[in-house]
Amino acid sequence: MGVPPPILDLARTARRVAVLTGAGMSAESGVPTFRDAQTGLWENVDATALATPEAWEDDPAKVWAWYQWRVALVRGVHPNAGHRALADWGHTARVQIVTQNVDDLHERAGSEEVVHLHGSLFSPRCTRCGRPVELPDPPRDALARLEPPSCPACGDDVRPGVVWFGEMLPQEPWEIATGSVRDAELLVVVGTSGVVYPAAGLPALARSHGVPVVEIDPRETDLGDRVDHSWRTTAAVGLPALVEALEHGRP
Ligand code: BV8
Repeated sequence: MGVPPPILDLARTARRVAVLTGAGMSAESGVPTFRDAQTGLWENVDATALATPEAWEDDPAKVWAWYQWRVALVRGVHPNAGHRALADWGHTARVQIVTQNVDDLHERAGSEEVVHLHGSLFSPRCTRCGRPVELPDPPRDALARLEPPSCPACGDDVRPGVVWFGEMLPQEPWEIATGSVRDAELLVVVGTSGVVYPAAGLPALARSHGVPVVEIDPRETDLGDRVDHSWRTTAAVGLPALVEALEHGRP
């Protein structure tokens, strides 16, 4: 798979790279993206409707069951060649990953600088007092409903440690993310439809600071003219080819 020369040239000279990843980054690991149909029990459920405080208020057992299904799913899959390529790239340049994803696949692939803009499946917390709570093992098979556990400290419901639509992003990851993008010599955007804000505003922030933006996505995205180069390939094909070319100087 030939790496487009303009993208390879930008990657070759960048000593500091910011990488914005979305659900497409984990697709080849077997994790459904937000806009692909989900599988099994949850195939007819609209993820963007469930990932909201309203859905939680309305039926916490249904939302908790969905998240525990996703915890079990992520535990059962592995980082793909794209995750591993980003970890490898981090050995020859400073690679700061800003992910919208709530899985832990970047960390499991060995990337050292990862910030989660939308939280993590693996950091449930008390709804009321905010304390982190040890995650009970998810049920082996998908359940339609599962009562959320109670906080050992205050007794209120434990909620998923993710950012729902309509919720503010955590301050520190957002500060780190904007700093990484501003100070980068290259922003690579992988596997995001560019629909969800404020994350989708990061490519424009990069360009306002003179940082070139490259997109890796097999399909057209909403980022359109906010990127300098689009490479219509997938995370697990394009990223290894790019890192291979960087390491061996081969286009
Ligand atoms: C906020 C965690 C301030 C949960 C997620 C009205 C009221 C309130 C807010 C809003 C409003 N209108 C707009 C907003 C802002 C809202 C928003 O942007 N809505 C969108 C839908 C318009 N944003 C928010 O609410 C954010 N907070 O703004 O706070 C505020 C507060 C109150 C009031 C106003 C403002 C919080 C957003 C965070 C939501 N939580 N996740 C969970 O995971 O359960 S977002 C969720 O969508 C995931 O994190 C996911 O990453 C993200 C975006 O989706 P993508 O990653 O882009 O995935 P998608 O499926 O869309 O696309 C996949 C892409 O991959 C595609 O391009 C595809 O082609 C590509 N692909 C497929 N296969 C591959 C591939 N690429 C590479 N390789 C492959 N193999």
